[in-house]
Amino acid sequence: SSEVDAARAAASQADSDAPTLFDKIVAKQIPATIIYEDEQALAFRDINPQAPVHFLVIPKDRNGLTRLSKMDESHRALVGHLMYVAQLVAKQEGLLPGFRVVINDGPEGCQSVYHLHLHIMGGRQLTWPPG
Ligand code: IU
Repeated sequence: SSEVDAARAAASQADSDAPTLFDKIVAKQIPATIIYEDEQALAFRDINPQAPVHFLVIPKDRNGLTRLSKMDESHRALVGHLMYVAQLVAKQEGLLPGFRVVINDGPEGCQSVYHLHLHIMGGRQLTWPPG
């Protein structure tokens, strides 16, 4: 189907250690609507929103985390912090009735940007399962 083709195209980039555009967002070299920032994390609105509220939470320093499955014990506090930021900003964005947190990992997970990121989506009734 065209939806499956689109998903494959989005995920066609192989896992890579090359820098991604998210480094340029962190460095403020390309524009993004940043809605939260601290020493370790950044949250900004997704340019292709899948819900009325859709933002990403990323570590400023990717720290080897091209994808979640690269995680080792040294990343536990950082990944925990990203989860903390996700719920903090979700509340800041008014998502009190609920929201969804998604991490796409690898080609079959439909990951397209190889800098770890949490998707937070809400502002409408979500359905399950995702595609
Ligand atoms: P994925 O989980 O790797 O498939 O998600 C990458 C997301 O990053 C996707 O939803 C894009 O719309 C989003 N994004 C963005 O918001 N700004 C950018 O400059 C780029 C991607 I590149």
